[in-house]
Amino acid sequence: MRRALDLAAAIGAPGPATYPNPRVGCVLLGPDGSMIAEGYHRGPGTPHAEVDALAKAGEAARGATAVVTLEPCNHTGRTGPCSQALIEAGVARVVYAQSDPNPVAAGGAATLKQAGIEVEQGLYAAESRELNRVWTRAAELQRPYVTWKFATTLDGRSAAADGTSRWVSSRAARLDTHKLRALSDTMLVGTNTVAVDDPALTVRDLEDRVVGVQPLRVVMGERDLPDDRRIFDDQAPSLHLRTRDPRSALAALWERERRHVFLEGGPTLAAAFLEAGLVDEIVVYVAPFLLGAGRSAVADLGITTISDAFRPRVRSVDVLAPAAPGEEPNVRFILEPPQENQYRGEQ
Ligand code: AOF
Ligand code: ZN
Repeated sequence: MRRALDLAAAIGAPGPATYPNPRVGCVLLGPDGSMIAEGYHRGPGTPHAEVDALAKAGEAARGATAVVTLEPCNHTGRTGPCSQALIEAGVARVVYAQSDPNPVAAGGAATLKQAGIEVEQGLYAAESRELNRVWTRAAELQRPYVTWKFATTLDGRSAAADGTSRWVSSRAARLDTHKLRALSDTMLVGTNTVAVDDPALTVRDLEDRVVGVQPLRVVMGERDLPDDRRIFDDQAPSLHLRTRDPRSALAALWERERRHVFLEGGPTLAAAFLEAGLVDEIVVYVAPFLLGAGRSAVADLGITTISDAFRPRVRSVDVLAPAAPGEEPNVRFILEPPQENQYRGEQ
């Protein structure tokens, strides 16, 4: 199973190239425990890990044990059901780590048992879940997982009084943001951010070149926008969702098979998502300077007393050393809002 997990991770980090699918690995063992074949999933439309391994094994799969990181699927999606493929190949035993949280594909274990195959679940289940942490949570919630990212000064300002907001965070923090963007399949902002800040919302490298498979750039809101905004350029796909409601925006993105939204909107959009219980993770870059006035990082949340404060758990806190001369270190927090406040989609 350790080997199967490594195979699953061979595809690299999750991101727009792997979503909406999980990373899955499979090892086929002979009755004597010897290795017959290995396989892993390379992204939507390509063979699932089990089928990848079975194809390499051929007749040798008869009587074998299949060790898989995820419960074999039971549905015909972009490809056929792995439960059937394992049965037809004559596999004798299936050991899998994580149960499939995707209701569309689940049920493979039961089908295998009915066919007389010995089935075991649970080995390295936590590791498999962690490998597909965001994908798993999105499947459970039946909506895209939402990471809200913002940059702030020490006094909680994300823009100066005149509206200027470029370069609140350091170059190191901005580079870090690009790495995190590349892990999601969707960038999301509101019409106000597009109208005022005109962000490109692409994934770029050190030299500011656009790199890799790009996340879908989404702007939500009813207001019309000029065509010349950078979000509508040809560097990456984009979409204008004409709604102001976070729930309906996420439902529309789920329909389009989006799994991980990176929310980079302004204070109003952030507050709307927080109040709706639609933020699953918060990434904050804190820059060590003061403004004293200006736009706050998040709009009014209706909290008037300290005991009502919104208190996420700290998953990590790191110092980002300066990447350019003359800059100061920034601090990055990764925070998790309480899960009981997180809303499910309506599927
Ligand atoms: C994968 N790779 O190796 C396994 C998966 O519609 P499809 O054919 O792309 O199927 C996707 C679903 O199949 C996925 O959400 C998961 O529930 C299940 N298992 N998926 O992409 C694999 N074993
Ligand atoms: Zn499958």
